[in-house]
Amino acid sequence: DDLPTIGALYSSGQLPSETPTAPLRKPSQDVNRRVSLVRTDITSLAVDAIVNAAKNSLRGGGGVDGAIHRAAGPGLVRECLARYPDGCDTGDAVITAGHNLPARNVIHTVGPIYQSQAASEPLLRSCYQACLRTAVENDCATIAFSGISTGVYGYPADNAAHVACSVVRDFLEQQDTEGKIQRVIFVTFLDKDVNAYNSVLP
Ligand code: AR6
Repeated sequence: DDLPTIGALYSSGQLPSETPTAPLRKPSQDVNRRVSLVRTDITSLAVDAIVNAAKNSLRGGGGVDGAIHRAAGPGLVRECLARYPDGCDTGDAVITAGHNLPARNVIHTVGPIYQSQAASEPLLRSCYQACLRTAVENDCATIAFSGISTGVYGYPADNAAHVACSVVRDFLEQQDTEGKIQRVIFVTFLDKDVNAYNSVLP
């Protein structure tokens, strides 16, 4: 009973700055109904767009990027190089077809390599925003996000889930006022990310 709360520890400066500062504001019922959490291989999803955690060159790589390129077939890297020869900046997003995937499109975004919350959070927020804007511009009503930067790029799972949920909530409430995005699916793979979303989403 004598233990201080997380909030008290944080405000007295005893927790590192990487700890999420405030609980998320509760989203509206309407937003809640449009958000799902699924633990699966993202390449199995038949949605309008899956989000790839890509690298700047868009040439494919390991992790989810490798899985998506393997499942999509060589047409995907060909389209990436033909349409986006300069690649994609960190924090930005580009769209291609899904090729052999069940998903109609792939939105490729490049997350930050985690350095600190102050340096990396604006870039991760920018990724989620750019993906959602790209989805709306391309009539993608259903979009599935992989955990951008939470693998080899080292973003702490709890903080990344917090950013993902807060940007999606703000976008659905404030920018997608016409309801063009009908469903956002957060796709998790490892236990640490399942746990992070389970603690942030409610
Ligand atoms: N389905 C869904 N999620 C997956 C899958 C999958 N098949 N495979 C991995 N994940 P990462 P990053 C999760 O490392 O941190 C690549 O080499 C994984 O558990 O793929 O943004 C690129 O080419 C983690 O939660 O991406 C870049 O060079 C999340 O996907 C670099 O890695 C992202 O992990 C990007 O690093």
